[in-house]
Amino acid sequence: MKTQARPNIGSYEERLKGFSWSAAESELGYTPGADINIAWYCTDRICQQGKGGKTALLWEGLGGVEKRYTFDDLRLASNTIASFLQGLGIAPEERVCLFMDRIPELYLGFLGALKAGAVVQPLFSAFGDESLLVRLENAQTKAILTTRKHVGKVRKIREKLPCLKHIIVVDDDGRKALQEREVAFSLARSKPVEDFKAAATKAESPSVLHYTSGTTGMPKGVRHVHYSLVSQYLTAKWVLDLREDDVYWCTADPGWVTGTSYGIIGPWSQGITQCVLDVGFTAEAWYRFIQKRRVTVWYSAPTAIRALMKAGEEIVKKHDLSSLRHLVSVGEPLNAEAVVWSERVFGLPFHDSYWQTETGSIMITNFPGVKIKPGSMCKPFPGITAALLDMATFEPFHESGKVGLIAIKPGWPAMLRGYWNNQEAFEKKFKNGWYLTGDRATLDQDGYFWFVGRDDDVINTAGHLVSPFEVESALLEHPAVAESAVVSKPDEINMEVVKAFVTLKAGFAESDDLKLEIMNFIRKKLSPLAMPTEIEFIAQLPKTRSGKIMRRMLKAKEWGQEIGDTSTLEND
Ligand code: 6R9
Repeated sequence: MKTQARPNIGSYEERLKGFSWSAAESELGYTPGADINIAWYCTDRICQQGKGGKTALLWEGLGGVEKRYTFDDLRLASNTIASFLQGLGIAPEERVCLFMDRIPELYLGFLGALKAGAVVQPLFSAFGDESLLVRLENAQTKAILTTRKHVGKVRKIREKLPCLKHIIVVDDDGRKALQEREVAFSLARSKPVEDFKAAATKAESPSVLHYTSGTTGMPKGVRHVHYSLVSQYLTAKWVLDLREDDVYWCTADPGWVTGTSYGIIGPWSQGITQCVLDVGFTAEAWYRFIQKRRVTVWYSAPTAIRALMKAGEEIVKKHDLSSLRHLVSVGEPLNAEAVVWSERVFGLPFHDSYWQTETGSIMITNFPGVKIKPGSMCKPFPGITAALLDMATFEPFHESGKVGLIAIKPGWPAMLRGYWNNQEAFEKKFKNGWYLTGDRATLDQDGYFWFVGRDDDVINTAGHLVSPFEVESALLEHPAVAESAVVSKPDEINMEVVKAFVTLKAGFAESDDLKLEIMNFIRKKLSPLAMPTEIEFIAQLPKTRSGKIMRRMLKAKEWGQEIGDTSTLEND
């Protein structure tokens, strides 16, 4: 075990006493009622503190290409992008989508769009045209920033999106002929805008719109506001324990909330140097990056940790990882084995952190300095009231060992303010004055939370939530598919993967080629993450008497569990 300096949080118990978010507001120099613009806080304010020359972003892409940006570079680039967007006529609160790999423009575009007062909608560049279409349509997105590599997918759907007025190609080198509604933008070739007044957004002005998958219906747009900064700033400071001389690495893509709350806002609002690696995962590449960049704080996910465990210890020994001082994980249950393993090989345990797109910031976590019970998520962040509710009455209880619904008392700064254009779904998230996370857990005698599972059928594959409904809907569009049921199945590395049971239309014969064709169909339409890793042809799907597909039965079989009550089964 490495010896650690006193953590930023100091004593957890002390922090709980008399906690108030207003202390964080004061640290940020924010007074209620004043303007608050996340991008201004991440750039101009840090420069005003005399840290303009400090490295903000160390970026590395394929082939070892490197780029380095100071906080002053971030300020200028975000000014330039904001002024470009305003020049196009983007009005406050209009949606601007980011659709590109993890290149610097993604991070700079995020800040630029917020500075212009727009609502920023980051989407994974791996998304296929169908995934892109439903999200742009739902948000009535006005502009999209993308690259030559991905513009093809936008071109495929733009006819269906009259709302999408500007397709901004940020790496246009003048060689690719632009098409309808497309406009080229290049930071390198733009005149830097020295003075730009960040949009005068207020605490409740919308800021970031992340899409998340539910069990039923299309993905929901989670609407956050600029005031979320207060939660993200303080959790980055106390949970990630970020300090002035840290080199911080968040491995998440900004298409996922972790990549914005803690891959942009949390660290930069504190003036912390962070690094980004835009190459695919291999243990070798990751360890080499930590060694080269002298990474000190590392925020990653269980899937990656399991993959590293699989790669073994020899490869760890070949690298100098002595710079690491604090490790944190998010996205899925962190197995006890992973905590014990990391303690053994890195001399540091991974600290778990539990939260959601909807919560905007970390809710329950193993704080630095607080005893870790491997396999447990530990305790709520100060200022967060978390409880378990009885599954039938929705009343809080304290018995240890009993499974309940994880619920949070509304009112923390980063809480979602709604689902985009879906008030009904938003209201369903609240019961008896509690926000319902949709997850289940138990509590132990020390008040530690232990994650049990989700309360719905959403599949968590490698930390990404996949809606069975969305995959089933896409499957139905394949000419051979009559009906389908999509469930999770266990997987060593990704925890869960997508499995589809498919019945075929008359005239189509079962074959391995057809399976492959269907898999590819989903990969292209939705994303590689939503692609079923297995397709099983089945003559008939199990259904209830009311005609509902009994996914639970199919899932139980995959997980080797008891099938449970089948009294409503139609064909028993
Ligand atoms: C940040 C993020 C949220 C869902 C959440 C839960 C699962 C996240 C977890 C965890 C066990 C953890 N989840 N962190 N499960 N332990 N530490 O992941 O947001 O993509 O919205 O997913 O992920 O099921 O409800 P999001």
